[in-house]
Amino acid sequence: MANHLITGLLRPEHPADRSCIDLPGGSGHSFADVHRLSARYAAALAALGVRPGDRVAAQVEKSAEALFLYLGCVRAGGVFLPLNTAYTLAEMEYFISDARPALVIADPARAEGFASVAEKHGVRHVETLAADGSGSLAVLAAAQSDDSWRDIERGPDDLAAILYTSGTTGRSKGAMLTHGNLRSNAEALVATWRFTSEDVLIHALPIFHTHGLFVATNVSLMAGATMILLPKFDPAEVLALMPRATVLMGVPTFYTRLLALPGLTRDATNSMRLFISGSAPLLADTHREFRERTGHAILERYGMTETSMNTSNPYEGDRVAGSVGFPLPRVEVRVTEPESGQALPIGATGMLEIRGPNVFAGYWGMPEKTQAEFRPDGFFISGDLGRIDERGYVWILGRGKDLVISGGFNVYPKEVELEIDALPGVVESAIIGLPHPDLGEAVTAVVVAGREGAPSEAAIVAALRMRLASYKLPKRVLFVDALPRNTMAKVQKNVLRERYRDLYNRG
Ligand code: MLC
Ligand code: AMP
Repeated sequence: MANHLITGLLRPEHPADRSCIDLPGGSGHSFADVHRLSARYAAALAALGVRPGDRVAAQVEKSAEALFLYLGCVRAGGVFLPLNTAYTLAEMEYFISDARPALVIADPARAEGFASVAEKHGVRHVETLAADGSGSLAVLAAAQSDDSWRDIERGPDDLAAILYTSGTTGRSKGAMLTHGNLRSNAEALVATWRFTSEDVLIHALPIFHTHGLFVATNVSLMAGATMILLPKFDPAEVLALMPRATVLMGVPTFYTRLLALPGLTRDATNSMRLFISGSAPLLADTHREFRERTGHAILERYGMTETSMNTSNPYEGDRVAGSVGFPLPRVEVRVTEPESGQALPIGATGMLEIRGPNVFAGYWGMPEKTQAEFRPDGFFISGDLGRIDERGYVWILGRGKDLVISGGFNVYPKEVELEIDALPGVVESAIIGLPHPDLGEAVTAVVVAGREGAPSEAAIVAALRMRLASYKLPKRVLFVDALPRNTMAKVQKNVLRERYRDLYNRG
């Protein structure tokens, strides 16, 4: 038995001297470098005592070294646990206490804060890795020998990663992803999107989520393609890179921001063969406008942390605006009546359920929650509402789960509501997502103040900033006398969403 995921990603047939990672300054790393340097990170982790199955938590900026760390962790048999760089220390403490990692890797600027949290939760080591690739872990990796490392054997059912996804109860759940989940999904995407070693991917997504880490990175590695690794999305920079690239993967906000550039033309996108969008709904208008300006039909796909990618519009054939396309090879998608799980006929709207080698192994330490989200026949209940049309295209029509997707980041209202409700002067609150021209949906707070009066909008946001990652902060706070409720006393968020529908779109 070999290391199942790594043998799929770092293939001997990739030309050793071809560039695997191009960096903006003109430097980069060949495939031979990535083999060699990720082996050093694997050896460094083993030297720190990481054993097969140990969790390695990383809250680090995007860099080539962060990818060596990811690959090194998997090569050492570890379970990689990447965390959003926006998380506050208070948020990080929860993940550390829940996942009990053997090792935490943090940006040097934050390492000190981690020390006490790590000690409290029995983490053996805190190491550092900075955006420029320096740090204590990099020093340790540089001291390892090049060729003595042997990958730890791991099979398809062994864990490769845990990705936290916020929960409707406000408590995040760690989705356990196996070697088989990640490898099978990368294989399906390489085939569906026709990736080859000739491709050059513009990689402008963060690498702590499924989209940037597993879709973008794994697909590019598996195909032997080159990725231009950008620290973040800058539309002008991305446009300038298009003449030497072939593929862009992004969230819808990437495309609306690109459309705002007059330089986005047919000529500028001439060498590109594919634009992919996902993580949030792409407006049909954006699809149409992009096609008019560039001649390219954006290919929209649908995925989740728990399942990686489920469906994709076709590479050849109609890329239908507003639809997320067909189930990927080996992935089954069905529509059911949400309560009973009864399968519904073609065209009917219901719960989207997923089964296949892509579907995760369960939530870390939460067997009951895991069981509650699967049907007895193994289908995962996605929480997304949709339908499948006569041609087999899947359409997402809404969410059964209370969730806001802002610029591709998920925000679970409950988590923010609990923080607002705890503030002095607040009786209760409701967090809703409202249509937003840039972010798709904007997190918005509707607050009921106490008799003595609530804190101001600015004071509420400032208080939340101490506790929550900044993308979760409300873009606006609205004050009301009472929240609308139904006869069951449940807050009617649909009424609020309707009432404030045009808040951000008033021009
Ligand atoms: C940043 N900010 C956001 C935000 N991103 N606020 C709301 N929603 C967002 N998405 C806030 C910051 O906290 C900061 O606030 C201010 O905006 C400016 O920060 P920035 O870093 O300069 O923002 P910017 O570079 O403009 O980022 C926007 C973005 C980025 C859209 C480029 O959010 C992004 O890369 N999104 C991709 C998310 C992603 O990869 N999702 C995949 C999940 S996987 P302040 O107050 O501090 O100034 C998944 C499954 C699947 O969903 O199917 O793929
Ligand atoms: P996450 O929990 O971050 O993995 O987010 C997954 C959720 O993002 C899915 O359950 C969907 O609600 C949403 N999503 C992903 N891709 C799309 C898409 N193409 N269209 C609409 N929603 C999407």
